[in-house]
Amino acid sequence: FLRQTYGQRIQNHTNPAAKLLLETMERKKTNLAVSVDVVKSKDFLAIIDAVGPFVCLVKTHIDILEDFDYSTIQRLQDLSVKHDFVIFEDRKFADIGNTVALQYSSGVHKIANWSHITNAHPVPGPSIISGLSSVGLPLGRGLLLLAEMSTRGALATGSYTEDAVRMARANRDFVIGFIAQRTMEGVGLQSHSVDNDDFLTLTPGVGLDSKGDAMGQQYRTPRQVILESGCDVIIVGRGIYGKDPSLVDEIKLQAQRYREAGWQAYQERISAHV
Ligand code: UP6
Repeated sequence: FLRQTYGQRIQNHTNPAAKLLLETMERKKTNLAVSVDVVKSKDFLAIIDAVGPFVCLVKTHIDILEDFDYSTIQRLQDLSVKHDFVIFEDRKFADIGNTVALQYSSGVHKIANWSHITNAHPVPGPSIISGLSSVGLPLGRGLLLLAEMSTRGALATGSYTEDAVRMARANRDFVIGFIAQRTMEGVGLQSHSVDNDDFLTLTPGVGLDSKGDAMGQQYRTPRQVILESGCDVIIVGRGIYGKDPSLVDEIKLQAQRYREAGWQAYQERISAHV
């Protein structure tokens, strides 16, 4: 599927959130997702309004907003309509099915009500998918499994990663792809025994100016991620909003820069000779 366009790949998917993401990428010609990890709702919404035109998806950590109230969600949804982007709450669920179903549907954040896509660690086994799916599938939501992580020393490698991919293949209606550092196509398969192994790969740990941070984060370039590793979406946080979330013009410039780098790498990938 690495040579297919995002538009061509829509037909490989049945989940509405997967289709919406691919349609948005094709329509807006962008594989950039921005991760908006700031603690004030005002900054959160201002950054999203600034990067909106350049992104296919906005990734949130809604639980870090210190002045959260549910009206922020309404504003986020309005921006998602205004700028035509998909919403991904990076909740990284990791508990038993019953608990994650409650965390997903309830609490103050009610993630399933507004987030097209969320994600989960496969560590509890397939029951985490059934728990989340009982809430999200009827709403047309999609799930990503964390098959790998960007951090130094991450434990999600080898057979853990392979088992995550097997869990995804067994739940294609709800699991639309992975958080990973490379495409999972064919991972853990002896031969080409699966007809449709087209999952979406969303990849954090992307930066053009830095190799990492002081807390174990590791960055690779859009080119390494999209062209060399076969991922589909670059997720960029601090590389775009930097240290000062109030510099809106600079944020727009950086978003344009990452968008171009990501799209260029994708165009090289789909036109590459086999
Ligand atoms: N994230 C990673 N690595 C992973 C999974 N998720 O960095 O393996 C998330 C972080 C953060 C974002 O929770 O929200 O992606 C990366 O932000 P940054 O670009 O500012 O480092």
